[in-house]
Amino acid sequence: MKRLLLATLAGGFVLASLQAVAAEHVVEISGYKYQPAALEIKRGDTVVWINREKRVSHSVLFSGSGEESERFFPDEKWSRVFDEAGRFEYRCGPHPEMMGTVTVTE
Ligand SMILES: [Cu+2]
Repeated sequence: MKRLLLATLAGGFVLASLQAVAAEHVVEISGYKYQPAALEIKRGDTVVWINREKRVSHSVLFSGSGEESERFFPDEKWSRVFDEAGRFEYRCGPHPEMMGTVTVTE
């Protein structure tokens, strides 16, 4: 039992140190959908949106700030670092029915 506890503690330390490193998260866009549409990340992480469509271009437009990416075409991508905690709602500039959120925690 004691050995198991030690192993669990060691695993916890490894996880904690891995989580301290900024991570990269991928949102794929296909069929006019952001996948996953709801993403939870840590402050400092990067989100990369990749266009997997056959021919249509998309963008990422943040509802709060109005910041918008360039339109990116099939096999192109756009990325952003999230340095602030919060909930960031976005949609696609040319296709406002496409919506997603990035929730950033400390
Ligand atoms: Cu679009």
